[in-house]
Amino acid sequence: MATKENRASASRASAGSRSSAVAEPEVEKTAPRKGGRETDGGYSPELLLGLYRTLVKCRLCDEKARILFRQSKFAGNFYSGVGQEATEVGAAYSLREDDWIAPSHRDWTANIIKGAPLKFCFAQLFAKSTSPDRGRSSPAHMGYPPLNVITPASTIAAQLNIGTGVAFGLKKLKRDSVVVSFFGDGATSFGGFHEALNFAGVHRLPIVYVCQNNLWAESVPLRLQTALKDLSDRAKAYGFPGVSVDGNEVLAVYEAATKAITRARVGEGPTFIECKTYRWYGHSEIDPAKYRSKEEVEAWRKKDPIPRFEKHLTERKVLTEELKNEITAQITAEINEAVDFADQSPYPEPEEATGFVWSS
Ligand SMILES: Cc1ncc(C[n+]2csc(CCOP(=O)(O)OP(=O)(O)O)c2C)c(N)n1
Ligand SMILES: [Mg+2]
Repeated sequence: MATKENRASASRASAGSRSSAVAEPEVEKTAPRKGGRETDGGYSPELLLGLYRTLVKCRLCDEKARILFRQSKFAGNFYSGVGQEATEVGAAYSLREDDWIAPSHRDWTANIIKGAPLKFCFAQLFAKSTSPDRGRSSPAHMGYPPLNVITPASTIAAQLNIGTGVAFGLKKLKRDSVVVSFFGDGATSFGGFHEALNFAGVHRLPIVYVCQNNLWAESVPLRLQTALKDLSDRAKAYGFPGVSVDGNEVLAVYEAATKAITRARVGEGPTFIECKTYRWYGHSEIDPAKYRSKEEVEAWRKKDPIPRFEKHLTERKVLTEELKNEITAQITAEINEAVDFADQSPYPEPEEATGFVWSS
């Protein structure tokens, strides 16, 4: 795993530092983002393994966060994305450092995919002074300014408006960066969703809307949300393409996303990608999700994106059992180190409660 650590900024972020939380970027690549198609039409082993490592990293970090919540290591709440990793990774993996992500409450791992160091991700959950926002926001509402990950707003769909505004700014500044905005099926019923997509269509903005259709908005099923079968049909109303893909198939999402990102980058405007997926656990860690049947959950667990991808990689002789174990061990060690860092970091001092709120 390629890891680039900026030691100077590591000391900046160390316990008790009072300098800006965002002045010096610290970037950790989860994998080299190189690689593409080989002449046989398949993806290169480098790219496949990079995607695989990132999937596993997201899964292990998310499961660890759930355990830590149960151990009362942090308060507030946590919105697990376990089961949805292929959507997150497939959509965000090929983004450049100067590209943007506008995540929702369920996308804590978007920071990880973009390359935020794990120690900051766990420090964020613990609301410690070493977290990117110095313990200011709700634990799972994490952004990472050095890598253009926007802090999610609590209001459903609000990240769509903010992300669309950023895309408008990028276009005005004639930059070739793009925005990927994540949101759920429930968000598509909000007024702000329609306003954002309409605006993006009119101005042909460089943004990719990635809908994680997990069939539920808290306890509201999709059938009470919309009469549509495919949420990507909504894009027609705004004059840009919409596509629906298997959100548990990382290469299907990756392929749709890279196409949409390229389209956005060259000035051809937005794309809507609906990823059909499922969250394994409750809406949050305090939701036992009794509104879903056991059969439904079991059926989706069988579509777990990770073993599906492992099968593909094993058949292509890219992954062996030994390599798989090695990757898991490496990531587990990295997580343990990050959790120790978060644990040992201090809470912000009471007297700085009003600092770093309006500007950093
Ligand atoms: C305006 C508003 N209403 C209600 C909530 C509470 N809430 C947070 S997330 C959520 C469900 C969102 O569902 P969806 O968009 O499908 O995303 P998912 O949670 O499934 O990822 C609700 C009701 C909120 N944050 N904002
Ligand atoms: Mg949902």
